[in-house]
Amino acid sequence: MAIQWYPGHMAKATRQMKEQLKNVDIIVVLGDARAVRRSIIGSFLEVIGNKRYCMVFNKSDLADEKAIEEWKVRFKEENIDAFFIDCMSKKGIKELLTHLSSLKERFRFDREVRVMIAGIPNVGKSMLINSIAGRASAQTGNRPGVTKGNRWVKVNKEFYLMDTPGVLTPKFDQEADGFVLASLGSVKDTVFDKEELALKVIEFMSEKYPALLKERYKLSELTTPIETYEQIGINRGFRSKGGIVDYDRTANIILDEFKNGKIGRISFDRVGDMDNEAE
Ligand SMILES: Nc1nc2c(ncn2[C@@H]2O[C@H](COP(=O)(O)OP(=O)(O)OP(=O)(O)O)[C@@H](O)[C@H]2O)c(=O)[nH]1
Ligand SMILES: [Mg+2]
Repeated sequence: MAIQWYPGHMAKATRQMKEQLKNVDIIVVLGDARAVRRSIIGSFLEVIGNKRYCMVFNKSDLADEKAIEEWKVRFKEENIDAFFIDCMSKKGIKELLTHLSSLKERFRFDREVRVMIAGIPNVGKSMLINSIAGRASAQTGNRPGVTKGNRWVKVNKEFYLMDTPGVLTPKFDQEADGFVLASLGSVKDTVFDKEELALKVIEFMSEKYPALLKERYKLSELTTPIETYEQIGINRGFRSKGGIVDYDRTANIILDEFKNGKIGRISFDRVGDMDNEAE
């Protein structure tokens, strides 16, 4: 099953972002720290065109710390402006603002700087705006598709930030990209099969973070993903009438806990993977 989610409103939102570029000085492309490569989708590069931009990765409280450090080194080596932030504890936001202010000085803006915040659904665009503004001016929610249209928010004397709806791409470059973004909560959950996605999550965790998976679900050993799936249901006591495992409920719990970092801090994209692919 390939996951695709590109409803009409995303095509419209992408078009409207392009139309707004004339009113924008800088674009902040907001990605997910757990998927540094896959959360910056091609559509944004298309939107950005020749505009100044910087990459910001949110939810770094949920990402593998080692992976974050590796990415920081890589970005530095390549002279790319990239920031890792966490809107829950507001970590990294001050550094980001200092950077944006420095651009203001460098490019001699004699008025407020207008920054467009663009990114995939549910990555925390509206929450970032609220964190900077220090008030709940943009609507947020832990599901994709909360923000419906572009909206300017005056956050302080220096900046106007534009909240935009989350957008994806008409077609993911690789099937795995759809699974990754869906498991992070950026795809509407009615467009994929939850059991299949839960099995993909178990497969990924068994391979990359087996200790976290075992610990969370009290598993003494890991066998096949399907057996692990069943064992998680049993260990959690999710039974339907007649005593069989309630697979639906089990899948929901696994996906929910994974997405919200309850199983542990994980990262899908590693610097090393990219180097291997390039070889
Ligand atoms: N753990 C963690 N959760 C976060 C962080 N930032 C945002 N969230 C969660 O992500 C959810 C989505 O945040 P929003 O700001 O609504 O996301 P958005 O990018 O505006 O989403 P759309 O408008 O649907 O595209 C929030 O409800 C929080 O639960 C973060 O830094 N860490
Ligand atoms: Mg939003």
